[in-house]
Amino acid sequence: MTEVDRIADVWGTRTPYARGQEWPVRVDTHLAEGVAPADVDRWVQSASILHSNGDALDIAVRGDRMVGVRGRAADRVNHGRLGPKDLFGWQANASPDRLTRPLVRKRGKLVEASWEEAMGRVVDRTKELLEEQGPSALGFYTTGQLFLEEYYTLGVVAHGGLGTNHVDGNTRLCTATAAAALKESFACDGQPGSYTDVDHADVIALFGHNMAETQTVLWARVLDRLAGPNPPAVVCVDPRPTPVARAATVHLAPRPGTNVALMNGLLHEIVANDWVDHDYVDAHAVGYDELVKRVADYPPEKVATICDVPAADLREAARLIGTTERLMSTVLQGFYQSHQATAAAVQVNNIHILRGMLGRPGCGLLQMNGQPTAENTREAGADGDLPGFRNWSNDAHVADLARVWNVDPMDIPHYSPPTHVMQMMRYVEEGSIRLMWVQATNPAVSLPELHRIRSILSQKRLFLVVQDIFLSETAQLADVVLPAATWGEKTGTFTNTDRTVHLSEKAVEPPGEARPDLDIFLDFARRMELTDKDGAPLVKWSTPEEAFEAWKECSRGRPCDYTGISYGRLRGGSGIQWPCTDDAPDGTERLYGDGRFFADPQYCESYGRDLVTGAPVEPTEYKALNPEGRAIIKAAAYVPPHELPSPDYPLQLITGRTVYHFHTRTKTGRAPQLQAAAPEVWVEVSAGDAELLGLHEGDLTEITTPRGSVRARARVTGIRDGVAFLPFHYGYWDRGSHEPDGPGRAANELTITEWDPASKQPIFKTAACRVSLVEAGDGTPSSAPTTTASAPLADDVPPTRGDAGSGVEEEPATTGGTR
Ligand SMILES: Nc1nc2c(c(=O)[nH]1)N[C@H]1C(S)=C(S)[C@@H](COP(=O)(O)OP(=O)(O)OC[C@H]3O[C@@H](n4cnc5c(=O)[nH]c(N)nc54)[C@H](O)[C@@H]3O)O[C@H]1N2
Ligand SMILES: Nc1nc2c(c(=O)[nH]1)N[C@H]1C(S)=C(S)[C@@H](COP(=O)(O)OP(=O)(O)OC[C@H]3O[C@@H](n4cnc5c(=O)[nH]c(N)nc54)[C@H](O)[C@@H]3O)O[C@H]1N2
Ligand SMILES: [Mo]
Repeated sequence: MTEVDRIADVWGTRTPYARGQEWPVRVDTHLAEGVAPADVDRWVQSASILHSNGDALDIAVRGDRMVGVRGRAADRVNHGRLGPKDLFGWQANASPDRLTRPLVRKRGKLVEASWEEAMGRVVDRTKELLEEQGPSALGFYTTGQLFLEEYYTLGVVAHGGLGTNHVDGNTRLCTATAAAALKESFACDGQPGSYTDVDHADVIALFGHNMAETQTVLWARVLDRLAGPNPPAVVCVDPRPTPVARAATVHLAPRPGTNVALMNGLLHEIVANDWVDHDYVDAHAVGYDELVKRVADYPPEKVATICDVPAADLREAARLIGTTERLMSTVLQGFYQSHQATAAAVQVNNIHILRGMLGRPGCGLLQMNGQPTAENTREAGADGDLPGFRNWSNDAHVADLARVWNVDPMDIPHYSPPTHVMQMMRYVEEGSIRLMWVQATNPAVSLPELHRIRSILSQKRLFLVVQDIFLSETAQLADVVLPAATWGEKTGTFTNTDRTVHLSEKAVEPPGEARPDLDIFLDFARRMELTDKDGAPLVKWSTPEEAFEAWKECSRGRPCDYTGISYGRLRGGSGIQWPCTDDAPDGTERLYGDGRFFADPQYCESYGRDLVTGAPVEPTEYKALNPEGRAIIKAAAYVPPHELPSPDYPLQLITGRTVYHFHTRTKTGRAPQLQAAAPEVWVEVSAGDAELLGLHEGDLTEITTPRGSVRARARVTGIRDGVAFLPFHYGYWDRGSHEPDGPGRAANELTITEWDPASKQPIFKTAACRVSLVEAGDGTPSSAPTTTASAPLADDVPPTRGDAGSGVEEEPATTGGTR
């Protein structure tokens, strides 16, 4: 057993392994200072809620308090390992400023109220609006951080009970493009790959994905392969020198917003060198000829100019990807939050289709998720889609869902695509949505162009309900605030990126009168007297396990079939991958191994969209294109980002994450080790740009776009020239209120109100900006972490380290294990 400072050493100690071997176990444990393992009364099974990796862990409980966490050795996902947020983030649960009572706005101020009064207000306003205007007055904006049981209940209430089409999740900002890209290529959501593909791959390609900081345990698995015999080659596509880029065999650092050109360049080489599995393509795909024509326009020299990457590097990346027998690819926000998001992500699918690399060990394709439970938002229909990946434009699917819910098919809105959140904001702005119920998301920090969002959410005619665990920036604008119980205080399941379902059990009581989100939805359904078509209560369950059983029936026969999973089966051992049925009782490691897709016209979730306009493809068109349900190769031409650098705004602005914080920091900002590691916003600029602008490490700068400005201290890094990076974690809850006229520090003061036409995912990763000096520093470096993509070029910046409270026990292999 060794103790490691896991703030300084993010990924922990290496446990090297060779291709085809089992990834060794290493159990990571962190207990609060002064607590010894013998002091722990019980260990309660759960999984991480601070990213999509699904790291299984046990929560240590002493008395009625959480006192630590320990990785679960038996779990297929993490083999005992935990990341920094997993290890330290749980402390936020016990923050003294948790919401403990409902709040209602009286004479302009939020004051404490009873549940009776708060829910009474929500229900009264809902009924009034239904009467006056009908269900289109109601909007629900949910999250990727609740549990499956909660989303399913919300979907039943909103779609089946109230009949509104205005239901979306913050998954729209997150992995709407993952879903969209899978729907375009395979006509259905669902990740084909498995994390075990890391154990077999010879080339691992990461497209716009800083896995090292955002799925640290999966990256530790890659690092362990890299440290072992016959390591894989790594290809990284990212404008920043992320830890992934530093470990890469080939690092392509394109200009932001040129992903489609770059992908077309790679595909050009694959076609030109005939690295295509023609037998596979002929048997299992449609659309090949169209792609060949399209990518002919993207020879490496031309792409090199568009993307500003060396043509030789592009050729080398293409050779690695084009000649390997086992290619694993992951895609995330560098692609998804860009203007041609779906078009770019689909080209990664195309590589796997062309090379016949789907459903075999080492050939994983992961259109990554971001949030811990985003998969469930999507599959349970809380992002506006229909539950169970049913197709809203297939009447038979709507009828089938109506059968499951015992409602009339006409009561389930399906006359048009579901309303995406940016459109919902527009409806609120115009006054047609009058009640907005926000759960577990903080749009006043996370949506683009914040001055606009603040003004929309503060409108008098809007009745804003916010269900949160803290008085977030968004909650501060609400008419009613509902205090929720969270992870560790309630029971439910959630599903990670590679379809692994985990159970998370209640470990401790929630603070004060806070209630599980599920109970809040159930209470609302009861007070609204929502009924099915026979007059019985619409929502027929009252516990998480009953909700799970109801969901299983809804998922029966669909791609995400949960019928073989139960709470009992999830207890004790490893999580289980869906589909899990009588035929596949242990779950399904990879999809599409037999070359058959969910794309059959009668079965598929979606007929797809036009990648340029976003218009849904008509059912007849789809059937003509793809009568046998093959994989669909969709080509796309590159178009430049809409906002390009100009003399006034000469740099490109990108935004994103650091390893130590989660989103708007409502949890990680309250975990001392994590907050200390990245206490303040910073801006990353290249050495070349710093010189041009007369900036030095630690100088106070102002970053300005046509939408606003932000102040941040400069960190001079190896980021490509012409690009500035801001982390988006820093709102203002921990510094009093926002100063309306002064410069803020939230990256989204600067971002643009635009989205990808197909997935409707907002563009957080391309805008034009200017960075100017406000005040020269005194030589003190910026507080950006040194262990990450923000590593300084200067060698005299003190390294990021933890303190006495950052020690983590690492117990390798054999003697470890949770059960
Ligand atoms: N530590 C931490 N981990 C997290 C989260 C967190 O907040 N903190 N959040 C979770 C969630 S919800 C999500 S969605 C994921 C996100 O995980 P990631 O997608 O890995 O994170 P980001 O930092 O948003 O963006 C990834 C990279 O995209 C690059 N990029 C920017 N523009 C472009 C471009 O035009 N082209 C290319 N190729 N790359 C570009 C950026 O330089 C950045 O390194 O992380 C999850 N895990
Ligand atoms: N500029 C820029 N903007 C971005 C991004 C970017 O890369 N750049 N990334 C986007 C992405 S990928 C994402 S996922 C979003 C994330 O953006 P948000 O979803 O707004 O971020 P969070 O801070 O996770 O907000 C979650 C809220 O839910 C509360 N909460 C936590 N647990 C519970 C619970 O169990 N119940 C309830 N009721 N509440 C709970 C938290 O206190 C917090 O207020 O941001 C997006 N915005
Ligand atoms: Mo996300």
